[in-house]
Amino acid sequence: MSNLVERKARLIVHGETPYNAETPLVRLRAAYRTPADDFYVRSHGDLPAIAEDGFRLTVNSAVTTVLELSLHDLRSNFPHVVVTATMQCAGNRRADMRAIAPVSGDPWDGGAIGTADWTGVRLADVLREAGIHESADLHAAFESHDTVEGHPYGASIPLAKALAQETLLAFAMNGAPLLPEHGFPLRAVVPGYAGVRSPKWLKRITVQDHPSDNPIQANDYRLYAPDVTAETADPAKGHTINTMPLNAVICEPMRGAELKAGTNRIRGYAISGDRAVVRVDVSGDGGRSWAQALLEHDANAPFAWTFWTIDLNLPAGEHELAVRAWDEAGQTQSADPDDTWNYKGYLCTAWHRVRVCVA
Ligand SMILES: Nc1nc2c(c(=O)[nH]1)N[C@H]1C(S)=C(S)[C@@H](COP(=O)(O)O)O[C@H]1N2
Ligand SMILES: [Mo]
Repeated sequence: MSNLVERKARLIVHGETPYNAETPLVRLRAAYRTPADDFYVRSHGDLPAIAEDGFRLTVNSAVTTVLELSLHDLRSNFPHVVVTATMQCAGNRRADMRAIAPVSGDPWDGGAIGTADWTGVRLADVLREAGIHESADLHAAFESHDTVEGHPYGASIPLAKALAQETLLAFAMNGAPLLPEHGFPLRAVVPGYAGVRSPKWLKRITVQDHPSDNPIQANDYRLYAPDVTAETADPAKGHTINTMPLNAVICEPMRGAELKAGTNRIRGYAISGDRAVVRVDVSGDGGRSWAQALLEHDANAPFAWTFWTIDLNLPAGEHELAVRAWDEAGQTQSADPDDTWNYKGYLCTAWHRVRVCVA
C-alpha cells in the first residue's frame, strides 16, 4: 500500500495544512473509477488519525443518544451496499471563475472530482434502527473528528436525502478500506450533493428539526449573487449548495498542448447532480460550431459521471476547444464564467475552454 507522501506526489497540491490536492486531468480521465491513490483530497482542518478499535458512531435523536455503534456493529448488523458515485467539490473549476475577478479559496482546476465504488451501509437503515421520527422537515446533522477553526467539522442534509437509498455510511472505497485522508474509518457518501455534505471521519449523527448550526453548514458553501462581496455577504441570504449542477470538462488535451494537424482525440467528463447527461457537444472553434461526443456511462450508476470522447479534425493554427453538456431536462451550461461569477467561486459551470496550438 502507498503512503500519503507517495500519494501527494501523484496530485497537484494546493495546500499542505489543511491538505488540499486535485487529480491531474489526464490521469482523472484514465479510469472511470478513480483509484483511491489518485482521488482529490479536500480538507478544512487536520487529518485525524482514528483507530478502528475504539471507534464508535453515535446516533442521536434531538433529545437522546439512541445508538452507539462500533465498526463491527455497522458491518454485521446492516446489509452492505455498493454505490458507484461521483464526489465533487463545490469549488471544482474555481480557477476559471478567478480569471474573471478575484475569488476566495483554492484555485481548483477541473480535478476536484472523482468517482468510486463506495461500500457501506445505508444511512436509512441505521436511522431506522435508531427509531427516528420520519418527517419531511427534519435534517440529519453530521459531526466529525477533525477540527476546523476551533469547531468540529459538521454539516447536514435534509432527512429525505438521508433516507434515500443512494446515501451511505461508507467504510470502503473501490473495495479497500478508506484511506486516512478520505475519512477512515467511516464517512458519509451523499451522491449528487456537493462533497461538503459527505463528512469524513464521522463521529455523530443527530436527527433534528433544523440544519446543522456548524459554521461549515451555516456560513460556508453558500451561493451568492454576483454583486455580493466578502464584506456584504449575509449567509442567511446565500443559497445552501446541495445538489451539484450540470458541468463538463475537457481532460485531454491539456491547456496549451501542441498538437499535430489532422484528427485529434478530445476526451473528458460530464456530470449532473440529479439528472442524466444526455448529450455532450464539443467545439474546435471556441463555440461557433459543435459536434457530438460519444458518451460512456455506467447504466447502474445514476450518480456517476459520464465520460465522453470525440475525434476532431483540427487544421494548423491556434484553436480554442470548448465543451458543453446537456441534461435530460434540455438544460445546458452558460458560455462564460461571468454569467455565474460569485465571490466564493462556487459552481463554476461555464463552457470549459482549452486553447491548443496545432502545427
Ligand atoms: N470531516 C470532514 N469531512 C469532509 C471535509 C472535511 O474537511 N472534513 N471536506 C468536505 C469537502 S468540501 C469535500 S469536497 C469532500 C472531499 O472528499 P475527499 O477528500 O475524500 O475527496 O469531503 C467533505 N467531507
Ligand atoms: Mo468541497
